[in-house]
Amino acid sequence: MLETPAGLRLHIGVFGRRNVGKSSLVNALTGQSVSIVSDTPGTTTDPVSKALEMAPVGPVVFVDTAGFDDVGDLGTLRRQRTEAVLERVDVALLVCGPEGYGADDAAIVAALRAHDTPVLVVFNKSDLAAPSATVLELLAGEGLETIAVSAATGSNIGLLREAITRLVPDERLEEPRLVGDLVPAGDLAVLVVPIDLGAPKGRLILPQVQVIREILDSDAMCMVVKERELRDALARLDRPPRLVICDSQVVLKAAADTPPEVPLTTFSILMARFKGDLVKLARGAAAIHALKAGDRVLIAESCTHCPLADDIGRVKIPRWLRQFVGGGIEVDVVAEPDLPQDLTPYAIVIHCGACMLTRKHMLARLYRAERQGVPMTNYGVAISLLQGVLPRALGCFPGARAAYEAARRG
Ligand SMILES: Nc1nc2c(ncn2[C@@H]2O[C@H](COP(=O)(O)OP(=O)(O)OP(=O)(O)O)[C@@H](O)[C@H]2O)c(=O)[nH]1
Ligand SMILES: [Mg+2]
Repeated sequence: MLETPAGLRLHIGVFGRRNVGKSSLVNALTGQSVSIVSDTPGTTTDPVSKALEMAPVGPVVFVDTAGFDDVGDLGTLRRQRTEAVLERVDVALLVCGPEGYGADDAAIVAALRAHDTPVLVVFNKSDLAAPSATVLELLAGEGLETIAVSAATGSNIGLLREAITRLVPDERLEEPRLVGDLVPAGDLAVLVVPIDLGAPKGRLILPQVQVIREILDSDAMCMVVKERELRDALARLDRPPRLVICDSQVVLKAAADTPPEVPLTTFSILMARFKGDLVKLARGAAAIHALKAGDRVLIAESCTHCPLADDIGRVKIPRWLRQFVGGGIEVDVVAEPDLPQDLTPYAIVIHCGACMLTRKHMLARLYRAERQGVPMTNYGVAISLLQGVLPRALGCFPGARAAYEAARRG
């Protein structure tokens, strides 16, 4: 990833007056000593770039700049360099110190906005003083998002990463493939789609349609069968398919009917990778093994109108969970927009497939759970685990499988 050309990386500019802690913040965000930090104003003189991999945004470059309020001839030159950075970044952080938000800061914001660059106002050094409510209100009134952090103590740095993710234009977020990378051109995937009472009349659901479309886009082939016909369909092929993809609810049967050497996964696991971060969701799922009587589980739905969602989220998963754990757990089911901010009462959050959420939105949720130290997984991963076939269903995703197994070992 470090070989990603700079032009394809998302550039995040860090601006502000001298000594507000811009360099300290870049160091805190990157976890490295990128820029020199000192209490002498004007420490950073030329823009300093640091390329790194920042999940979930992907390859980024942080560009630390000289203070905008630098003075004298040299100061003017430095300001010009900072202005050049200002023109080219995709996203900007405007850093303020305890002295608050002043005219220089407003000028930077105006310049950024003139370039349509999304900007986040970061009040650093919040360990010394919190930003005043009046200023926060004023900035909110201008449509500016604000956050108070401390580069020195590390407070809210995770929240800052989350806020940066929100700021990133959707099209710049790395979008992994749904399935195209798993079924090469010319190869075959068998899709197992149950047509039960819950299936929408006369059509297939979105993840199934998206998978079929992407397989076609990849010049690969697919065969679509119901679970009852899977064994027969596989027997007719003169060579095994590259992959079997089934609905989560029939994963047990599909796993039994598919020879062990044929990779198998579920539509929801493909969606989990596409929409969120499969490694994190697989790691989060391991917490199901640790559930015990008295624990609370949050089932989070992102919409109230997914076909069958009630059935899966409200009935089936709670039932399977109780069977798995042996009873005694409390299961809360909430649907958008009631998802609580505070997830800490829960031993695990099990999120729906998020077909109605953007990837960015789902990733922000994952961050929220991570920041609060609450494991999070989703329906698809949880169902495969509860049916006892998760390692198999993660077979084509070694990173996710390893994360699950490592978390399970503790
Ligand atoms: N208390 C406290 N001090 C901080 C914090 N962040 C940075 N500092 C201190 O503030 C001083 C300036 O930090 P820098 O990171 O060099 O600030 P800068 O904005 O890059 O400064 P220039 O490069 O001179 O424009 C240093 O002494 C840091 O240790 C913070 O969150 N809390
Ligand atoms: Mg600096």
